[in-house]
Amino acid sequence: MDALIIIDVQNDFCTGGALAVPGSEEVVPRINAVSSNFALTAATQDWHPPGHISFASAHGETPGKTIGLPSGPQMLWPDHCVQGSPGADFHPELNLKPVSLIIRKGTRPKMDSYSAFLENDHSTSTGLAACLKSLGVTKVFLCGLATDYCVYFSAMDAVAAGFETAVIENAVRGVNIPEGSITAAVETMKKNSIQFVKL
Ligand code: VGL
Ligand code: ZN
Repeated sequence: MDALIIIDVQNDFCTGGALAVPGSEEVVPRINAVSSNFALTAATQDWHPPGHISFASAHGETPGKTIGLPSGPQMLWPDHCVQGSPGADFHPELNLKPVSLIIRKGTRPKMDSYSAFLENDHSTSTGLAACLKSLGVTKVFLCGLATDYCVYFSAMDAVAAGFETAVIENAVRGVNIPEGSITAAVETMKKNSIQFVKL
């Protein structure tokens, strides 16, 4: 059984948002065109408390800097996707009708979570893998934002959790910070038997 997982198609990652991903809106009509065709469609929301550890402002730093945390290196971002804020809402044109499961991540004040499956310590589960397995899902198709962060880590964790995994290449966009990170992420995903498909 196939599932579509729509990653972080939220206002703060779109034009005018706090952490705008170039070309982000272009994924919305692509996703809307296919999201009713899956046995299960899930969506994620980056959902940070105010003062989250991934926010540069919480450390008196500028976005783009990397700091060391117990869970590993942490890139610092502008304040984004604060729980309950308009920036954390789904893009207004994303069709949510086919979405039956919404996973919110990055909710712990002191840990970030790029992946839909595991938080950034690579061991704390969001519950998504068990949920998909209990529903009979064997293959996941990933789309959304951002290719080099949340899509990348979700895809790698999906493979590790035993799902056949595909990225819908015409329905993802990346931040490309640092420069070259989209290319590097795509290469690594391909090396890890993640398929790239156009839908
Ligand atoms: C993301 C940076 C910070 C993402 C989330 O959705 O890819 N990127 N938080
Ligand atoms: Zn975030």
